[in-house]
Amino acid sequence: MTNKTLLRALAGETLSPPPVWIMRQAGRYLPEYKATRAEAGDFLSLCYTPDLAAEVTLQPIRRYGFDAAILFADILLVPQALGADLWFVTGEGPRLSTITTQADFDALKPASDVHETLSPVYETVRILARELPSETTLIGFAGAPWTVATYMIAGQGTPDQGPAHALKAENRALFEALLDRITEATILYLSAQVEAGAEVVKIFDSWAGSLEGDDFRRYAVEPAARITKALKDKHPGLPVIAFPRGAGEKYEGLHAAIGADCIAIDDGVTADWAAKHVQPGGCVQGNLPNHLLVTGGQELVAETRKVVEALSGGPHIFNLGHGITPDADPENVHLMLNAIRGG
Ligand code: 1CP
Repeated sequence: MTNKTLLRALAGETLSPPPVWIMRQAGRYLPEYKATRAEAGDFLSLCYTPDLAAEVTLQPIRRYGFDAAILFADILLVPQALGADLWFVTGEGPRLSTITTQADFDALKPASDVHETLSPVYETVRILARELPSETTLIGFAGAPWTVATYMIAGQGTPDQGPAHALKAENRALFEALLDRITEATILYLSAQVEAGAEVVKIFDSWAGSLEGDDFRRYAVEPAARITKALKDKHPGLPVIAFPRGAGEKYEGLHAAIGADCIAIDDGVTADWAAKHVQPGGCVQGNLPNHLLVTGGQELVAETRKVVEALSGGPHIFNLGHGITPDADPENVHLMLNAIRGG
């Protein structure tokens, strides 16, 4: 049996305490992250310099002993590998060249070209596979096609994904061709991460919550199912975590619909609800509200215990409902870990 608790939970084991890691665990709330990022100069150089990307991936493992490390990269590297321009505006966020016409789409590269840009990421994975402690699981990841498309169409983050919904309404063929291109690229990208040493992959669909009715099935569930099947066909036994953020009641039945081993949930549903409606399908990851790592105190301890307790009857990976924020106090992560691990 493996000593990697995250892999055991993904295989369906109920563990007490549950394995734990947190989204954005390598990030700006950590002084050592800020120092390495300054050394890299800018965010994209950090992503594309394997030694430095591996270093920031390892920092939260050294500090906290999380049960999993997540490769340091970004979901927007795939658009860049497909030929989109990508840059980050300090204090604002990502900017990309937009895809709104057939001509914009025709100028993109074929999916098979993505390795040219993304090969430094595979080198980061190889370094991590060598350097991580033997009990720590290495998670690779990519954005889900819908979420990646929302950035490619709008050229930036948007509160309601308006431009992507508009393209879907106005030129569905073009919208679907873009989703297909991203899906093919994502399969190749994740498969290369697995070949380099990633033991699990996670698909981040951060904006799945704005897809309604049949759109949720067609543009969140189906692309994730296609990616999952292609990866499992090529890498039998590979565990997959799907994170359609904001799915609400649609989380029910998603293990089977996507074919994923684990469904990650945000804090828009309660852990009690997830125990009844999602955990019967398989492992659940989540879902402490991330603002509690800013505010801390007894509320953090009590809410952490509540999540652990609610999901203790089945396979569970403890995590947040969304990424830890730059204003979180690193000491609060210790408080949370003590509450989980019984300190
Ligand atoms: O200033 C900085 O240092 C950059 C902040 C930052 C970080 C730390 C960005 C820019 N990306 C990342 C790393 C990152 N992004 C990881 C690394 C692993 C880890 O979790 O520790 C991961 C998994 C992501 C995934 C990601 N990037 C998502 C999906 C998850 C989520 O948070 O919903 C999304 C939507 C992005 C886009 C992105 N990248 C960065 C920012 C600020 C954003 C959000 C843009 C927006 O819509 O406002």
